[in-house]
Amino acid sequence: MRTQVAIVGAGPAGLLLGALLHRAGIDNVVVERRSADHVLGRIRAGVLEQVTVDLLDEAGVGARMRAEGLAHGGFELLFGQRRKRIDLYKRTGKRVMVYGQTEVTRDLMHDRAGSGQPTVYLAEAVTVRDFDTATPSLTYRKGGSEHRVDADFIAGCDGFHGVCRASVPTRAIRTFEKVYPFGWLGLLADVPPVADELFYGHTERGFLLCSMRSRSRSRYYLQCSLDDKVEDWPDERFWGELSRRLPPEVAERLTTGPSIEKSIAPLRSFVAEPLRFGRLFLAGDAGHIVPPTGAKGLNLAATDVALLARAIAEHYRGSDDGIDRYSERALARIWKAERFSWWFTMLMHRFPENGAFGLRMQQAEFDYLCASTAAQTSMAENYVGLPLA
Ligand code: RFL
Ligand code: PHB
Repeated sequence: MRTQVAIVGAGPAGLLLGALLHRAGIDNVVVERRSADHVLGRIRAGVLEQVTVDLLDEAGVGARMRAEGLAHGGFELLFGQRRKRIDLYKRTGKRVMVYGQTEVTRDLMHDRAGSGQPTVYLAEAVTVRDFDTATPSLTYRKGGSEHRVDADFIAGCDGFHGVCRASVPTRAIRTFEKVYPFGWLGLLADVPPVADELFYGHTERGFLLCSMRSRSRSRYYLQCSLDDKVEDWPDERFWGELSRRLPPEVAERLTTGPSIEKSIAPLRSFVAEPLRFGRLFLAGDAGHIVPPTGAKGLNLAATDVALLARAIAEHYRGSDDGIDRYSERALARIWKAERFSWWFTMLMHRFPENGAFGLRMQQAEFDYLCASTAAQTSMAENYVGLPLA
């Protein structure tokens, strides 16, 4: 098979890139290792920045998000006994959209099925080849036979554990990493959310987050030990622990119910530099990871592929400037989101190993945030998303 852009991975990065390229008249093939149902079964992000909302509109897949998504003009912070609402709209004139990654992915898959652009699911042994030449290709195995896709470019949208970044010679790439000493235990349930807005808490028992997918579906997270297993957390234990971490006046409004999904995610900050290797580009989690506290991962994936789609379209119009500057432009935005996600993570979690001094620093940071409009504006500006370069 021959195409213009071969895309590895059918997560939000790969599918959105495919949609943006198709809209620009550029043919592409998506090759994914898992089944479509498996991809849709992963419960992940829930908060979209305005830039991401606009990109989904631009890709022609924004209608259901506009109808069903919940626009939020603020969120609440709890630190010990103190509560503070961050007014996103008042500080920035912008809101965020609460609409699940699963639904974004479903909308993109639906659009792609109607576009006629090929998608190969359950592709085994995907291998990217000759990306340092003008004739890159990828191969995969399916149904017992070997297949090959020749392309002008390869987009590595295959997530943190993908094959693309791993195929780059180690001398050509530099990586930066911080691993946090805890995880997030997430639970999804068809119960009404405990509050109208998101609620992030730092408590003596650890971090908590009350989020949602709709007015009748809630998503909750608890800081947990990296040694914990999902089996250690039957629903009753989860609800009991969440109630203990919430302030009593909020806990009394909590509706519990059977979980639909429960999972544990480790927290990591990671960046690879550069993001371009000849005709191979990395985008989304393939090139960087943020801890989920700042709700930035999916949004960064969307802005990476927006820059990449523009750069590739420019190439076919005769200029390689966008391609040459993709890595630098994307990384400038990525590092700022890394900083914000790290900062918010360090403020809101329990770090017993940082001792009493560490806790005092967190308390002072929270005090400052509560008292300073400038600090709230800075937080709000980062949370709603920095402009796409
Ligand atoms: P994905 O979604 O991991 O998709 C990569 C795809 O590539 C496939 N793949 C391969 N395909 C072919 N060959 C191979 N060798 C392959 N190896 C892998 C995989 O099967 C997969 O389908 O990466 P992508 O597209 O870059 O998207 C990134 C986002 O998924 C991620 O950043 C977000 O989910 C992060 N995130 C959040 N982001 C936000 O913007 N807002 C949030 O509120 C938010 N909350 C979260 C999150 C991530 C979480 N977890 C579980 C890490 C909450 C959590 C708990
Ligand atoms: C979610 O709803 O899954 C979610 C929301 C906000 C975050 C992280 C995850 O910061």
